[in-house]
Amino acid sequence: MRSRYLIAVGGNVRHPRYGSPPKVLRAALRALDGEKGIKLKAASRIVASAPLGPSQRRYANAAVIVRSKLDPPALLARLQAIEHRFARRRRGRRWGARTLDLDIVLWSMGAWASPGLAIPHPAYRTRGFVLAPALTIARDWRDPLTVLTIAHLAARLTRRTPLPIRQPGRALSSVGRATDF
Ligand code: PH2
Ligand code: MG
Ligand code: MG
Repeated sequence: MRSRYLIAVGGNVRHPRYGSPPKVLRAALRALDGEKGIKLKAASRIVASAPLGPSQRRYANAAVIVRSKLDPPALLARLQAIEHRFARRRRGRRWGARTLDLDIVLWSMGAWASPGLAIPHPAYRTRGFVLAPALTIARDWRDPLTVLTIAHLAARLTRRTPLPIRQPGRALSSVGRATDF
């Protein structure tokens, strides 16, 4: 049966042929679409994001929706084959710099867990570099475990201070003009 997957795409190392990380991502999206049995249905813009973790270099990030009959382990194997074609070198360090990273975030059939693969992606809910691009192509897609949409998750992440109503004792004027909310 055909299903849809939301995939997070990232990279922060130049590729000798494709060039800068945004160009690597563009080439990766083309490669993904060219795979037999995988159809690219939507792609976000490619954005720059500050690195989370030990790497110093800025990342390029994007999100895509693909349609496929492949089950999650089969899709993961294809994604890893693409990563290798883009000369991703695992340098031994978790979260080290990488040319291309393709992570399955959500699956239209629900949750999945097997050794080495968990869907939803266990950490995406707090990652702006996943949620911001995903928001532009999958805002109403519901996380099967939290039952929150991508739009909900993104709003939770970007909300600044608690709403004034939860701060008894503070004058309205000290938290902003009434037209702010
Ligand atoms: N991926 C990581 C670790 N840190 N930071 C940003 N900004 N973007 C990523 O894609 C990213 C990261 C592990 O895969
Ligand atoms: Mg990753
Ligand atoms: Mg990965």
